[in-house]
Amino acid sequence: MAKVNYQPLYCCHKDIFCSAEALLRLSDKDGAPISPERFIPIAEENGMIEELTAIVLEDICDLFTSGKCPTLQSVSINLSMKQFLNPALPREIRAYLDERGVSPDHLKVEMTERFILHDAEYARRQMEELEALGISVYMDDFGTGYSNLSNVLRFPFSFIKLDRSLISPIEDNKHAATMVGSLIKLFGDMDKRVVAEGVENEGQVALLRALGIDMIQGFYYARPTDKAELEKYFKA
Ligand code: G
Ligand code: MN
Repeated sequence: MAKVNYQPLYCCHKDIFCSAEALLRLSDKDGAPISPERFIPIAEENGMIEELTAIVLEDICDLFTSGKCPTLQSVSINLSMKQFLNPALPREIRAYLDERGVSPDHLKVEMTERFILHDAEYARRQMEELEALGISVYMDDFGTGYSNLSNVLRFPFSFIKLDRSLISPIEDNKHAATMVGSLIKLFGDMDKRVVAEGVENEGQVALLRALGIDMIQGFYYARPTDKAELEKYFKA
């Protein structure tokens, strides 16, 4: 069974929930969850990955056309490497949105730096095409693995998501707070918006707001929820 959950993102400047990340959840026939780390490689292998993208996109379009979440401005999706390697993907996504009458600025795509490492020029073309089609790109998990500042400089990201590993220590470690504050200022000066991921308590929220964060995602504000539950966050 495939199901799409959504985790709301809180906009600190407007003081409302304004977007959400779509998270695909799969369960086996007894209802036990199967982790994405397990099902994504299998789905890539047996050609089911396109079907999974279709499920996510359909669910998001239903969400926007239902009119049940009037203050929801956009939803972001995560792509697997294999999906990203399909050069027709940006056009296919846009064609589906057009078919459903959903504006492309309601959709964002999250990318990790793995995509850039694989083939930087190809990644740039894919990103530029998405942007040209009206679909903005988030850099996901900034601060982990190979993520580095030169990629922020060289690629057209509109949003940077600071990984939970950078956010978790900010209350106890002065240097961590300084680093996050500097990153928020730096990316803001580069006309990018900054999302803090994995925010779990009030102290972190207060600190991040004081540091000028744009958006907050994390269990403190909202856990991933199903569509019915989501309406509560995006009522007019
Ligand atoms: O890599 P990405 O940022 O897309 O990961 C999203 C995952 O992070 C989801 O599986 C979600 O359940 C999890 N997540 C979201 N908010 C929090 C949080 O506040 N704390 C922790 N530990 N995990 C979170
Ligand atoms: Mn993500």
